[in-house]
Amino acid sequence: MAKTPKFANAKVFAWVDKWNKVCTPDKIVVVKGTKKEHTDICEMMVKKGQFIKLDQKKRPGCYLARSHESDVARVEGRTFICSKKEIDAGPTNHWKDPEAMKKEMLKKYKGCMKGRTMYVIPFAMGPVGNPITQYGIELTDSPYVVVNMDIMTRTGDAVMKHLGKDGNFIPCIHSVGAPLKKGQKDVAWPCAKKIEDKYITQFPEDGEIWSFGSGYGGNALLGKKCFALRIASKLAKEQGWMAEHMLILTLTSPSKKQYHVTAAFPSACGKTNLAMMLPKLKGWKLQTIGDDIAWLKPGDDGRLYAINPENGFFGVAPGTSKFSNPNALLSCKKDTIFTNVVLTCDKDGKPTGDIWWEDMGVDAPVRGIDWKGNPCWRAADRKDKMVPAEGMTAKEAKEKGYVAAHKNSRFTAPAVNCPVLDKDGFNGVYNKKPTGVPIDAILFGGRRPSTIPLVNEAKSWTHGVFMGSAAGSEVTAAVISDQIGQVRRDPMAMLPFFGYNVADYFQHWLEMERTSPNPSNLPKIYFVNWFRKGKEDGRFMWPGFGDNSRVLKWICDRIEGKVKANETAIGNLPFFKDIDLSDNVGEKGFTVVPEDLKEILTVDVEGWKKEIATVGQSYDEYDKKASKDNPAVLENARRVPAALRAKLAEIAAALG
Ligand code: OXD
Ligand code: MN
Repeated sequence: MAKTPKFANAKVFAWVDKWNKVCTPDKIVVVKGTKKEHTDICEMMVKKGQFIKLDQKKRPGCYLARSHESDVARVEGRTFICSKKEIDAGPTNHWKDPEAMKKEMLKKYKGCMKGRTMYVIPFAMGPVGNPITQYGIELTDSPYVVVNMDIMTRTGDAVMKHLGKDGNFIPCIHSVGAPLKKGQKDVAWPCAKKIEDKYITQFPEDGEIWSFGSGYGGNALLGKKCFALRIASKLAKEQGWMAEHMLILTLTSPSKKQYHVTAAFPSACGKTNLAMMLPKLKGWKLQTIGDDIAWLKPGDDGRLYAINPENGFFGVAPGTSKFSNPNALLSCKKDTIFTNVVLTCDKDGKPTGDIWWEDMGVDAPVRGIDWKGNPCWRAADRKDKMVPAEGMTAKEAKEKGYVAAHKNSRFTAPAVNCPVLDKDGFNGVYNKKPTGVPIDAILFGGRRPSTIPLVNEAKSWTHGVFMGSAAGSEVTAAVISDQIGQVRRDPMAMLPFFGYNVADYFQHWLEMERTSPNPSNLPKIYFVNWFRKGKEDGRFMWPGFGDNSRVLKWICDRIEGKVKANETAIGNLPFFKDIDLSDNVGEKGFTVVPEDLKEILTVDVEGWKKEIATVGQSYDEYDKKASKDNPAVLENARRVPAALRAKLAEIAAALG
């Protein structure tokens, strides 16, 4: 066992000392957060074969990691909310009794860091010192986690200093769950290989996070989903603010008026693309504040003020291209960690130190090494695909289900690299004060090939909450699941991230209006859908990407009261004439087709009747589970709020 270092903050000392005794690491290192320390850890990992250093001319400060095949995404089936009462975790979460869970996990943690170093990462979620910011201490035996946390959060001495002697923080413990025997050589990606040995556990009442067995993304970078969404959503409910799975952007109109917009879309549905979008409409400027998480606090004026608690982007690589998101590509030009993408090689198979992924918008290298570490070749018939055998065609590779970069491969890039970062907003500054930025509009959305219109404005806050509660999307590769492609309800895009009962969460959203000092200053709420497909040919009916600026402009026009809306049973839709179609140029499929636009601005009454019925079913499901799991507390079982049931009935009646 290592000696526990001294800490000025007694709670920090107690946390480190406790886990030192349980996990028995060989060494303890307190992370300072310097650039040199970051580089030293990356170089140490290169030496150990855990990182590949990329060509430092092409990609300065960049490294590539390949994970174990069992450890490629969040594991929702092994994610637990361990509140004292099951009803408090609610029907959408996996629950276990906290004491039983701690006992079970402590057995796993016993001696789990033997042969390894325990890193102590002090981190801030948000700019250090901002009133909305919260702090954490993550202990981990994964140097990969250290350098990723260093990009994704503000880490090190500044945070420790801010905590001082008695500053409060969320204590987090993480282990890859792979102790080393004396002299045993480490592997490239240590983790617990069996899914049932992985645990992503939140204890909302203790405000603690315990993670074991996985080294990947949200399972291991505990500031992100575990803290900034699950634990923070619980804190937010208690304290009257909101922790949401939302991007934040700043939009400036040609007349230089600024708007701040947040958007909640499920994982891998284009939050990063919208957050960094290049507007097609001339004269409009878009800047990024965050691409995944927003914390929103009501101000005295009733507006909601938001910060991005993160410090970097953990973006999905495949599909990120010069076309879809040039700013994301530029963000990972330097100081970026790539995970599970392709390493480029020359024609002899010698690595050339760059990276590639599917739909990157650039030719595939002639040869490469795929995410599993196997050789791959440019397809015989296409320049933009890679195949697992020389001479194979892209079609043959597709039939085998082959991809060279994993579908959930990622880049971890510092936010400061983003060419369109709104620096003030990102630093939590508005009008020179550290308040966060005031939000004008909240968007919900998802991948919905049918029924859901391009944009729909809520008629009231309650209607907006209803829209969020009814959100759904096709399941994507961001999670290990056998339901990829099917539509699942994902209320507020928070399904995997609620830190407590979903019904209470809906109620909390409703409370934000009831308790607001000025409800008329709350943001307007919209539901958007960039993913409608033609019934016959399956083509996308809306080009998306930069053309989404047309929708944002309509939203600004509504905020300003400049345009009327078509007041329908499901909400306020744009009149066709009010969607600005100037600058409608692009390649086929990437221009707006007026006929398609008309269709996606129309209420599909039959489709909506089905939609309303299935939303009702999802509510019933939540309520049923609440009572089934807890017959003893049936009376008190938290239910989907009556106001949302009433809204559902009202829309159903209006549809006829
Ligand atoms: C993410 C996710 O990584 O939502 O952001 O899965
Ligand atoms: Mn996310």
